[in-house]
Amino acid sequence: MKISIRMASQVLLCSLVVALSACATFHVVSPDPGDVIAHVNGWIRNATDNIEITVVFSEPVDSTTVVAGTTIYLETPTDGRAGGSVTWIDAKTLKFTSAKTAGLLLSPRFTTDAFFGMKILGNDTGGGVVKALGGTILDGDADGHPGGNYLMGFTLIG
Ligand SMILES: [Ca+2]
Repeated sequence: MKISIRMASQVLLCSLVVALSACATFHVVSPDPGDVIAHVNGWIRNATDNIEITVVFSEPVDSTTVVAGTTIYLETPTDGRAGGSVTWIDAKTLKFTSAKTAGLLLSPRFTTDAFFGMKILGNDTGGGVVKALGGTILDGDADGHPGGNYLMGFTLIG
């Protein structure tokens, strides 16, 4: 009983602290994980029809842990683990560019709209996880604790 009360107060305390952002974890700031579905203009098709998504983290990232196709990738109707390339805009900001074109990744389309996701790993499935420069594991699911995958949905309005 004593233990469960202590655990409950710790959870409450942590929730309070997270709400105050006083001990915020290493997480994705944009696209905001709280949105679940990114804004319609949250990605672009570039001049060569590849998908580009800009991701901003809460603190400088250990870039060696960000591996396209392994710890960051797209889940699309035709490719469950679509890789590409990662370009660093600054220490907290990257641009992911898909290797395949949007046309390939999003077809055939069964409706005029198309949907795909971006995953950034905080849970290690053998290929590592994304970490901050200090070694903190990504709080991908933004629950205030390191670990958990970031999954953001994107929409192509047909
Ligand atoms: Ca987490």
